Amino acid sequence: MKIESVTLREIQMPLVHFFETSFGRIYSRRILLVTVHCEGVCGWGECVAGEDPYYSSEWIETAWSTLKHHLAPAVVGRALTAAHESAGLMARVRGHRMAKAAIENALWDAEARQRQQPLWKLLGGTTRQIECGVSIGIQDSIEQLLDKVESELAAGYRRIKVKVKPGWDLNVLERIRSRWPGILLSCDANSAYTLDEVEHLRKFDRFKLLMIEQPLWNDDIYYHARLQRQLQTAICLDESIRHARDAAAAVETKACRIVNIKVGRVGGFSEARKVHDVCQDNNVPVWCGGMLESGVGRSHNIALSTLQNFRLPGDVSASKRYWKEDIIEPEVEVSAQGTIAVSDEPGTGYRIREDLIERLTVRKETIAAGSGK
Ligand code: OSB
Ligand code: MG
Repeated sequence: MKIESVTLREIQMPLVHFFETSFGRIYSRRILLVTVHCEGVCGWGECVAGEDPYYSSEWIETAWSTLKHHLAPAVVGRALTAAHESAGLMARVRGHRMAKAAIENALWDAEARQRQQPLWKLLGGTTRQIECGVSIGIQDSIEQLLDKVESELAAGYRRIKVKVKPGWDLNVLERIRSRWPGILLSCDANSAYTLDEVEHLRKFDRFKLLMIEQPLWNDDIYYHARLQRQLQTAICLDESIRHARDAAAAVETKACRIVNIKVGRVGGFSEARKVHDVCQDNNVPVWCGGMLESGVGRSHNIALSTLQNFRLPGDVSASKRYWKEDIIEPEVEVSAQGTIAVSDEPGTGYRIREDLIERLTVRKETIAAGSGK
């Protein structure tokens, strides 16, 4: 698989409903798509970096310039026998995992198309139906949130996760639990608390949550271990897990009992598989996180979720929860049982709507052999 060129493009897509976390609210997404051109086949990848460096230090502008000046030049002109080899070519660049993942995943996509194999099979997946949950952001009122929970449950979703922060936590969980005592419920703090709030966090135990995601600092493992010893509720780490070594450290120190895998956060499919394997070997269940992806990233999340140790419903949900019109065909649909059926078609099983992408594109740049740094 010779990589002839890499195309970067930014598309803009308004969200159907705003999304708010402990670090802020967004109404529209700026999405960086990467296309790799390899001798007649192309592969598509999505960079999940956000509009601002709030979830992680990466954001769309750092991703764009790192891809343009370093990562694309590191792979263009090279011939690979398998997509995972690209990780080694890009390893000289420190960090910038979301940018790296966009290229590596585009190459996996190309490899699957070239081999005429489903991407999920190439990744080593087994499951044919993946279980879906939803992540519901902070709303303007608790009533608005309860309405959302009600409609997502009616749609069949198997796990409800709500975003929490100081002032929007116990009151919210109390209202949800009193109305739906038996549902699988979890919460995600996106690092909104500190160790000064252990007593407050202990009050979450009464809601019998499946997990509390990333209560403390985004870069911490050690203090989560201290907190986990004081909670009954399982901690799930998201932001803190950058690679398999972090997962191993978190498991060894008992900083969490569940791990959220986001392929962008860990730098691509090959590292995501390693994180998966470390957790599996230690009997720690994982689930697939989401980053408000367009259909490209969403289809990759579906493929990843077919690996065996994805044992809990992920934040992988229907296209229509996010977009009026998604950039893939068919759109991602979720059954009334809260599952997505995994396609047997080669590649992701979803067709890229290039015409629509072209209309949504606000900038585009191609890095080809000899185009220089
Ligand atoms: O922490 O999981 C998170 C969205 C943006 C940044 C961080 C997170 C999220 C979500 C959304 O929870 C999940 C989804 O794609 O629906
Ligand atoms: Mg999270």
